[in-house]
Amino acid sequence: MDKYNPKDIEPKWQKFWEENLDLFSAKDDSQQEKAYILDMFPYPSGDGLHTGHVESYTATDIVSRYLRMKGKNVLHPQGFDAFGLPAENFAIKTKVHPEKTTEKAINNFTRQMKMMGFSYDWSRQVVTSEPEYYKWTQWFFLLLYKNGLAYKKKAKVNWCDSCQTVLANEQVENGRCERCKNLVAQKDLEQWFFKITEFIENNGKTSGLISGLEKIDWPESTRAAQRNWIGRSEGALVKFEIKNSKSQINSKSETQNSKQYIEVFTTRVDTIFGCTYVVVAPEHKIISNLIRQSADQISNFSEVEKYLEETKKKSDLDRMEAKEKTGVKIEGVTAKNPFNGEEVPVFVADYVLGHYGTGAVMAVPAHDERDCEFSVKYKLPVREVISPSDGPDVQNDSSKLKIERTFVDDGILFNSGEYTGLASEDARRKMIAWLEENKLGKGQINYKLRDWLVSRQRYWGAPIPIVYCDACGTVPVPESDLPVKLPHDVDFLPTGESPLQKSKSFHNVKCPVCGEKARRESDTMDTFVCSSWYYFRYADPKNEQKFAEKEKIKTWMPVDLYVGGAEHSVLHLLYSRFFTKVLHSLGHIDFDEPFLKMRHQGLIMAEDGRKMSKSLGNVVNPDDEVKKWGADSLRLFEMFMGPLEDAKPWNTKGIVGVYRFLEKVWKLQNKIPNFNPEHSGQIPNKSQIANIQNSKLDILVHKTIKKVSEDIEAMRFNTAISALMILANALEKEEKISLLHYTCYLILLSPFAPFIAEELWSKLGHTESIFMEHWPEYDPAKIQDEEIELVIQVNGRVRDKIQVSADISEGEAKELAKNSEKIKAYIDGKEIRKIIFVKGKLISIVT
Ligand code: ANZ
Ligand code: ZN
Repeated sequence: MDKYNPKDIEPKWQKFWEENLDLFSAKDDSQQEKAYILDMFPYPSGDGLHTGHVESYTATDIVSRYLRMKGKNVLHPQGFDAFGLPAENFAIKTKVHPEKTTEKAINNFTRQMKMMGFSYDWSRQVVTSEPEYYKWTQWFFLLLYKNGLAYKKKAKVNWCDSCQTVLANEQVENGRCERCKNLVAQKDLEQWFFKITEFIENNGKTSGLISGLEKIDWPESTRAAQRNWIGRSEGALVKFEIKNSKSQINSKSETQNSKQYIEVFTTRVDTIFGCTYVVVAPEHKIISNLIRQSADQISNFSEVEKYLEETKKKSDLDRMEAKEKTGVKIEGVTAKNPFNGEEVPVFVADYVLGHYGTGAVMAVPAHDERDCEFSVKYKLPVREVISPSDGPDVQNDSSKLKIERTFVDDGILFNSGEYTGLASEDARRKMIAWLEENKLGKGQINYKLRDWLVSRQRYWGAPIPIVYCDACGTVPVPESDLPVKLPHDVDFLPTGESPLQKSKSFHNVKCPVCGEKARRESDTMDTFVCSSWYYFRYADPKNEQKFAEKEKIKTWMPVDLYVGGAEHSVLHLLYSRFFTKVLHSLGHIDFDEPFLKMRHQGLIMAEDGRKMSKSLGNVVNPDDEVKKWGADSLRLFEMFMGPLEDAKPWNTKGIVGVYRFLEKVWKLQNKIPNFNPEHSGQIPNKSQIANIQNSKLDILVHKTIKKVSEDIEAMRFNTAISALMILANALEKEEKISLLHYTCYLILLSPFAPFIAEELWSKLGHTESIFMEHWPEYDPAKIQDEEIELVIQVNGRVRDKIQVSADISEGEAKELAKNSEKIKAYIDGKEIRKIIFVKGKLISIVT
């Protein structure tokens, strides 16, 4: 009897699948129901595929193979997010052109993905750095430009001096460049922006970036991260009149007759009677205004100026996270609280950011942590005006109130004039109405999300299709002239200017309107632009007339399942949603969310429990593992390690374990009696599979079909694999096993371990791929009495009932209970204190 030897088997089937492309190709015109299963396409780095790629790509591969066998028309494509800094940085170091590096890396990735047996429709591959692709990236830029959604403005940008480039806020981590970890500085530059803020709220018939989150099946943590990033806050603008001791004397002052105001943004106007000072950001124009009118309005002018100079060196993040708040009082100026007429001092302090809200805040140290810290340091008065609603009755005697910490929640107002006694929310409504009536302010919604800065002063990206002409101004490149090709002969050594400026052939151009000498825009686009629309291109990858044909988009989009790293929770996913919303609002497509369902794979840690990293020398390389154990074992092991979304450590024993399991499966072929591969009559057909005899083993086979199918659909691959292991053990104990059972087993195993499944299948005499088979159906009658109704209680009340198998384990029951949609509504955000499991009956959750 031959031994299980993946080294012999795997290359053979890899070749077979490559030669039989049709097995995994997506059919544009098919009557079958479609399923679009998408991976986040990789950046082709020189390091090749890592274990995290293998994890998520195996997961989607299992789903894709399963769905095809269930009769779905599956689109499962792959491509490369090929523009970007690493290739350019590598080029700077080694003088190897990024195109070369990228091509080499793509070849290596492709080899590895084929080695892993991922069933992609390779005929649809897209590479974002190819002109055939970035032509359409440029087309999208023009689409946005022509619809007023791309504009240029001078802006303070994050500047990395070491990479010599602008960074998006998202690429700055703790004040440092995400790539090179250098400290990030601020710099003023003319930049292109996309108006993503237009789509925060619903835009005509297009759902907004906030409300759209409600209708998609995404992890709650990811939706929360997006909401957070967008940072919607409802509040009020309040005008504090500026009082200045000198302004009355200065007869030339512009402000003699008109009042000057500092406008603050607050989410807590209900606390305004507790405002004891006002703070403006260093960038606030009020300071330069006061100076312009007459410098001596600020009596400690030089101290203020010195402070302004100091803050210029700090990034927003430094400012927000500074351990100690700093600031300077603007002497000679006060601000008048419109509600009680009180004049309070004005400070300039960098914990207030220039570009959020109005760049000015009313400080309420009694009810805001940041203001509290600042007031302690500068010995400013603290005045409490909100009490917890269930606290002591402080309305008559506020001295009784002893708050240990700053009380930041909503409550009941006191010391607040006519608003005393109102609840916070009610007070806010009434106060805003009063402000609006008296023209001293209004209700206001603010967002943290800024427009998307897309200009990069880099070489290895898609050129921005714009020409500047002295006579005609900013001129979009005509669509017929696309793509604007990236010139090849460019010196990409960074100088702070765009490398493309140095290519005369690129930079100097004729104006498309008047034909006179003009200049090309020499910035390239943020690579996130390239990856914001690639999933459309897979629907119609070769189209030369359009980014994708309407009909083809209709056939395939939206994406049914998207799997990738949680590190993309904000950027890539938000930008992709934005692009989809733009297309929807302009009538190009009829859906406004690109990814209906999304899941993230968890981080695979090193065996030592630390993060895998080159510097720690603990990185597991898929190539090595495949050499040792074969791709099937690597696939199975990564799926068996634990729930897909969990972080989990590598475990060498574990991969040996799954290898032994496959050896066991390999030997099962000896237990089929009198099997003659020549005799095709012995190969069971589908109806026979559903009709195996009614033994104990038979029941287990049916249960396993049910379990594996449901687990794949719910993406619980680890429990599906353990069900396959249980069945293998049972089969191993039999002296003989029926061909029907065996056949069924191979099909169930095939999405997980496709190489061995094909091999054993062909050993049965089949000449066609196992992936041409139909997925087996279980017979509900056979496992009926095996099911019970599990009651789920939350805090003693019945909230859901679910059908589960009678012998469900405690762990599984708890997981199911926690994941029930109905139950989630009751436990969301709460800490679960206890879960009680009563076998065969009940789960009781206590929060
Ligand atoms: C007074 C107040 C009292 C506030 C109170 C909070 C609690 P979000 O939710 O993030 O929008 N703020 C406004 N503009 C700011 C800026 N440019 N830089 C730093 N902080 C700023 O927060 C809004 C709150 O953050 C505002 O409400 C303001 O402080 C502060 F008991 O006003 B609040
Ligand atoms: Zn012109």
